[in-house]
Amino acid sequence: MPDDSAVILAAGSVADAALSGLLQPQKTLPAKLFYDQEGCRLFGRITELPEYYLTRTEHALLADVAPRVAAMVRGPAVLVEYGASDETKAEFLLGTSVFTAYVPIDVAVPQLEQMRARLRQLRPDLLVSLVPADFMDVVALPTEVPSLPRFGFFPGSTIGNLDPPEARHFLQRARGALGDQSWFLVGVDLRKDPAILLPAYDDAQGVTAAFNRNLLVRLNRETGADFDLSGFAHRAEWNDELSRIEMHLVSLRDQVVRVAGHAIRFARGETIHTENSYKYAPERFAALAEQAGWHSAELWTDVAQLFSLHLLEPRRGP
Ligand code: AVI
Repeated sequence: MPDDSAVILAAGSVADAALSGLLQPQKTLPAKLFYDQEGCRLFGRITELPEYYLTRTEHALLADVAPRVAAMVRGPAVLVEYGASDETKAEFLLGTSVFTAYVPIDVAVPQLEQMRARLRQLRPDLLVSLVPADFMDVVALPTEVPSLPRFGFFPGSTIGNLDPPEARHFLQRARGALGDQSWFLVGVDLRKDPAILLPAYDDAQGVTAAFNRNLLVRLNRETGADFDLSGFAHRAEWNDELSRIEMHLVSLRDQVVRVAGHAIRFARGETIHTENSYKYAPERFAALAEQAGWHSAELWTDVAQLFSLHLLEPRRGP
């Protein structure tokens, strides 16, 4: 999803999405609002931060695992990537040449088209079938996709941004769309020491803080809200019970903000909860996948046990 795709939402739907969260007792803003153009640029910088181990660790794992995956799949097969705004991660798998078709699913249409143009140059033999949709909504693949075994791919631990019931629902839908002859490779950030997790979401250069506060910049610009940025600070918290990093924007004083005709009151210290990033022990994720009709056939982690890749297969039997 997010890599560098600007997710376009109509102004009215931005205001509606923001208001429905800001009127709750625990104020929230939906994480999908992060990814305007500036949010995508900041997320790109996050992936290169020394503290943000996820992207580089997953890349190293993918380089290692791709030939093993190719040996298992043998091919020909169709690579279906959920939330694919560029082909950087898919390239590890496409480079093995067992895939004869690639189906990237993403809401960012211009990015999908640019990707298809690049791949046409690099891999003229590869069939690229774009699916311009929210990966949460996909129940079936386009009919032009050849009826070959399907290899689903959901990298980046984006699954961690879904609450477990949503993640289960997503995995169930993917199970239906990919069919009985399939695999699903999912990148999942591991539960670990908060001393490693917290700096990844509150880095020394303040890039994650800027990413979080950009939500307010966006609301001011797109909905005419009047958030005073100096009145809100970024905070990352580890919620051990729920095994997730939470991002919040903390109000630094009592204040009233106008959003789409509503006066929203903030007490000093009150927060807007902006994102969850769930971290899974391998067995917890495997259990979630089982409930969604998958079986975790292989698990790969790096030596430092920072990140995991689960290779799922359809669960057979009851
Ligand atoms: C996109 N997603 C996997 C990121 C994460 O790590 O949860 C989003 C992010 N939020 C703050 N930093 C990165």
